[in-house]
Amino acid sequence: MPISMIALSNTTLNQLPPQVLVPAYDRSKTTPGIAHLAVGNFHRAHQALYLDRVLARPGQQNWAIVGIGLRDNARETRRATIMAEQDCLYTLTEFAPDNTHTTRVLGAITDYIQAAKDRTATIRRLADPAIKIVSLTITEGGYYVDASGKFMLKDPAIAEDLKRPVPETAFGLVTEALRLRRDNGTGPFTVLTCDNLRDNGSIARTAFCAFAEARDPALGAWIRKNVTFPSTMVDRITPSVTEADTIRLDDMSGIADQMPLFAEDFTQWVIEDNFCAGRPELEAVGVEFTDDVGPYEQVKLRMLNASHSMLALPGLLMDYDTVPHAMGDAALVTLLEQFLAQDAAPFITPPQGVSLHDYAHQVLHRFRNAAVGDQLLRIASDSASKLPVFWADTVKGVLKANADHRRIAFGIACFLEYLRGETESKKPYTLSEPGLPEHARALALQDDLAAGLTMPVFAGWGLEQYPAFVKDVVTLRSSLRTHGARATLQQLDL
Ligand code: CS2
Repeated sequence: MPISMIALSNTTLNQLPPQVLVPAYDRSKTTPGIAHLAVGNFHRAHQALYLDRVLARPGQQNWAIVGIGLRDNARETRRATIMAEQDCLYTLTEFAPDNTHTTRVLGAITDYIQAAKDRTATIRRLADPAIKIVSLTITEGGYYVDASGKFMLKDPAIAEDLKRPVPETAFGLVTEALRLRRDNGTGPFTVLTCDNLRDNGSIARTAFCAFAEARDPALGAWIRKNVTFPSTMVDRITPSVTEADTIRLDDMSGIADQMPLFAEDFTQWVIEDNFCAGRPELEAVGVEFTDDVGPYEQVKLRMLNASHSMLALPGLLMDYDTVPHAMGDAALVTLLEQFLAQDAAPFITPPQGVSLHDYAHQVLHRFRNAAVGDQLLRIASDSASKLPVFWADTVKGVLKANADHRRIAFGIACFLEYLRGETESKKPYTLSEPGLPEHARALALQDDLAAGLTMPVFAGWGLEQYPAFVKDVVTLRSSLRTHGARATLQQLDL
């Protein structure tokens, strides 16, 4: 660490460079009212930022966050170690598209537990009457709800956990904590999902209630009756942080943060106001409350996330590495502009007052933010879980309306070719598809180029009813292999 850099901890908070904003409240006077499961970059840059603002408000000091790491691996252990060394403090640098930035130290997470180290203690912590909300970012694929809306009780990860006396999944930990709370008369907490899913509150309800009912029907019934699962729409582009990013961010801030974060300057959080055990004054710090999150979710998932994937999959094949690099390619920008305006928007009913035209414009503006430099590989990762959420409704809409299907056929063809793990110049990359079992991925590698469309990713999309579409996907795949993504996109002549 260069001598001029200051380590981050409670004791150094008042010695930090003056341009860095610090918590505007006394952390020692706060207590956790929220437990967050799976503390990734997105949680630290989004929900924890809003709670940092809440904690600075009068009478809101009981809404700090206890972070709970679920994984049992070296990365998680490192995170827990750093959290302890830094008193759970970290820097977040927000970049505007004009490259101006603000760095702040966030203090809302005041405690951090690695569940794998002591699961019984974790369950007891969740059962603490002070905890009123258990929030989660366990990823799109992390809910084990299949295309027909059923919780996958037979999946080995779930089946095993149902049998463990002290469970280890998010579902198991929450179920057992709620058992203690019921038995102690503490009452329920709200389960607040912050993952990008359609109707994410209902999906969370399906998953948690089904798990609990399978483990103990009476407890399951109590949870179904007493726990609330508000839907949310969360939005903030938060790239992965490489070692080079860490050095750059720390150089900029003058702070030796071992786990700094960066994000775009845009942030949005819309929540259904349905909290069974109270909630912080989030409406005072920029959160929108509504009775129906659905329209917000639709717009965000089917426009922002969907076009992220529509950019990342061909972009990767074309050897681009980041979003702004790919956005420098005129053909990809045309693809996105047309996808947003002609494929996605016509089948979306936006919330009142939201213009889809303006939203599309804003999405592209956000993607051009060069300082954010989001990695295409991060966005492409777990596409098997994301595409059913981000693309399926658009694809169904376009096909049913018998509209121009070139862009979605190209997108799907790129997804299937991306599963081969190399760019058009034959550069390999590491696939991260936790939701795609090897036997399903094998379908995308067969000589029969239509076989990939039978993988579970596409269950319920109804593609088999559109043979002309299937034929076009096959033709595009073969063109991607022979001519590459760049030439194939040119030939689409959009
Ligand atoms: C991205 C999201 O990974 C992805 O698929 O589209 O992480 C996106 O950056 C966030 O949802 C933005 O809110």
